[in-house]
Amino acid sequence: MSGLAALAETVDTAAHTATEIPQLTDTLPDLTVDDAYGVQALSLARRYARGERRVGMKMGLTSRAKMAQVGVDEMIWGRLTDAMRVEEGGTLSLARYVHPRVEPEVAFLMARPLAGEVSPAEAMDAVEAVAPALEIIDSRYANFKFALADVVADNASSSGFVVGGWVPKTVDVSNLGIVLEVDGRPVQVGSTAAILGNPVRSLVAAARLVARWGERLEAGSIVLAGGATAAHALKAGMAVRCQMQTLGSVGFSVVA
Ligand code: 0L1
Ligand code: MG
Repeated sequence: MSGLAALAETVDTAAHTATEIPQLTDTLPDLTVDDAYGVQALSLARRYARGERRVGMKMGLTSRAKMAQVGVDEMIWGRLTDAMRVEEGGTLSLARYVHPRVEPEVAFLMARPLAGEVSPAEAMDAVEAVAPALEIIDSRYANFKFALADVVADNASSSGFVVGGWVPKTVDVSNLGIVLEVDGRPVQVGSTAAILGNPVRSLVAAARLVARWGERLEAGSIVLAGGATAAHALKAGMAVRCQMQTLGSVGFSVVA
């Protein structure tokens, strides 16, 4: 097994068994971000071999609040599979995660493939619909602490997502108010403008980033544009709901 494949087995097993691991860069301080994307691809290949299906991609660290929360200042991306999906209004079992957090996102549904350098208008031309969404992030590293290469290898902390009802793409998503509620009480308030000034910019960046790795945003796939606020830690018994201006709401409840 190659060095990167061994690292992929480590992060995949940690995610699969919801087990905390030390940062890869503790023992490999020179691990590059390019190598980390190689580890991510190999670890996802292990999930596909177990029967999971790729359904989209997530953009990460697309807001100042998110970058400040984790002390990393570069956009990253990860892959979404069908096994990560939690139904709108459904339940999420904490047993599947190490120390999960939730954050409000905007989701794009692709009508056509998209890759490479595109304008915002070209990006939106390839979109079918938009929706309010929540991402469940769960770093497999102890104390949610990592360097850039660690988090990239760990699929950009992606571990779950919930998508609300799809809305026609004619809705302007550039500055919509967001309230993230737990048990009906606001815990985060923000705007979609926190996502690179406009979530469409995140879609443009997504097309560019995947192309670098010989991929494209596929027709029918989902793109999560990135967290609009700091993420909120999940505990058993919580009812989580995100109200997004014009787009509607999305939520789930948490069980042990
Ligand atoms: O923005 C995000 O989706 C988070 C990416 C990874 C950093 C984290 O785990 O908070
Ligand atoms: Mg996110």
